[in-house]
Amino acid sequence: MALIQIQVPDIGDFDEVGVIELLVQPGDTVAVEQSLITVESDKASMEIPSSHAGVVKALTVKVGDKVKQGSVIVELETAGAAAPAPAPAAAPAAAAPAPVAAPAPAPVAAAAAGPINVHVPDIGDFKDVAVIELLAQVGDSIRVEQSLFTVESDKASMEIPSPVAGTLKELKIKVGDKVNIGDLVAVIEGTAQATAAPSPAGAGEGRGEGGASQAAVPAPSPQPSPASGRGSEAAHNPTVAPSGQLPHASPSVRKFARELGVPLAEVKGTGIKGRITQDDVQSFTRSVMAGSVQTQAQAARAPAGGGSGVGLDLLPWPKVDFAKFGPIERKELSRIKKISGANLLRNAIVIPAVTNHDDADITDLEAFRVSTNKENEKGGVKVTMLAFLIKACVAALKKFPEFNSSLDGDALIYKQYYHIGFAADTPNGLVVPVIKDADKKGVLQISQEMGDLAKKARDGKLGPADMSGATFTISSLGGIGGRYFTPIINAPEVAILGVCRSTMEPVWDGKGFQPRLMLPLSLTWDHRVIDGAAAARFNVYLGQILADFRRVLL
Ligand code: CAO
Repeated sequence: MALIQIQVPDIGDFDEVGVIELLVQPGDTVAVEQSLITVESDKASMEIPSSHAGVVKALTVKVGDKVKQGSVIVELETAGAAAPAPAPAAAPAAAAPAPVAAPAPAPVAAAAAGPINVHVPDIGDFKDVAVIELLAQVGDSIRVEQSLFTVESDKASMEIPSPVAGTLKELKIKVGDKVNIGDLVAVIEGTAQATAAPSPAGAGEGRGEGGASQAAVPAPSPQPSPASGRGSEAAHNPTVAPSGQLPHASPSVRKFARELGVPLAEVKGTGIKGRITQDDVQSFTRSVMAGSVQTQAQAARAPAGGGSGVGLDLLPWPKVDFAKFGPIERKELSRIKKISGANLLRNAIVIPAVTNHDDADITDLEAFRVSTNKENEKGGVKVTMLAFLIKACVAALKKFPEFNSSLDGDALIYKQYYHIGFAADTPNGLVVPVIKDADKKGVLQISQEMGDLAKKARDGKLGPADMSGATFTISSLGGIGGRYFTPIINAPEVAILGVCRSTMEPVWDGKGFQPRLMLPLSLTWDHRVIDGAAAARFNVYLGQILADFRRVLL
């Protein structure tokens, strides 16, 4: 047994750093390289590992203390024979904290305009460090020393700043890449403004590529503390994540969060200066699992028409003993009802849906349909109003393409095909078969396919291919009755047309009332994608087509 003192090893240019976290306590058994404390300067956050294995006898520092190279932090009882405490410089390389060699930025010098290759500077003992965050994007205006990306080892994280000002032309790295000293990481089009002189290490010098000048990054700028004031610097460029707003956490906590998939930026830190601790990450995870907290990613997914949960804090479903009030019979929901119910619920809750009601004059169209069917009576296909509606909707979708789109995050996917779903009532529940490429088919063919699909639906024989790919849906209750209703959008579509039974109505033509066959239309649309005015125009246009079907040809 031997008692040894663990000291702060060479921590680069840092004179004094504050102890912000104790990672062990007396009595703990520690392994070689296990982190003992976390220290932080205004530029770095790093964990000091143990150079030996043993049992912690005493911690000789407390949170808030300042330490520097050589400061004793822990007294450790080791299994081996007594040995002099290792000098900090002699600490095994593997056990030394990543030497966050952050020399003061090199003096600023004038630079010529033109492409400048940016290489990873001397980052001390770091080898194969992972890029965990990109802090600038191609096209961004970059200031000297503005952080370009963050790298992280298991013991420290640091930002790699730009040695020059200019426009970021190329980023040669992506999150997850491993980088080493001298690696080409970015190309910046210099603005003939200021540039930091290349570091004496000369990382990457003489590696001319494409005529670009070379620049070694002045100094990696390890994970800043919020108190460092660097946040204001980044705030000049809103396209860059302000470094001062980066989550304030030790590398091990960052790693822990990353492994759990926890977005650190959303975790509230309860440590000193708002620092995020491992406990904070754990309790955030518990809250998300319990549904009391929603991550921004979940919230962002939900409006785009999906997401696993909406996080509504609803009253519990009423539990009523119905038998108390009269005889009852319990029947399980059909498989189709269970599946469609979950989808309908999500779509009804997530989509800000609005319904516009209108009427279309189908007097002439119905007369044409009836006469066509008469002609076809002997064995021909029966033409349905719904087939005309499908054709009319395709024309309207072509005129108003956003009705044929889908939301994908912050983008709209405009589909250049017209697959029209139609709701079909079956003994087992509602299904939505799809007429593919309705724009390329005539009304007769659509009627034929609809008949086949409706039969398949009633027989429970529709396959997934029959029901997928719709870009717009029509729900027709015309054969049944009713005036108007509010259909639910079939996500990820953005609109649905409900149709009810046409009735003969007196319509004023300016001189007198004329008997016209009026078809009630109910168009429900996703207000995130479509405006009320566009919806009204869609209905008006649809009405014009149905009133005079020759317009489909225009
Ligand atoms: N106005 C007046 N009559 C109409 C009409 C309308 N808008 N639409 C259809 N009709 C008539 C038809 O002409 C037909 O009459 P005839 O037998 O005299 O020719 C009769 O009503 C029956 O039509 P249908 O409903 O069988 O056929 P369709 O082509 O109109 O519809 C289908 C087919 C599969 C859509 C339909 O059978 C169906 O399932 N509809 C229900 C859809 C539904 O449930 N929607 C609600 C979804 S939200 O819960």
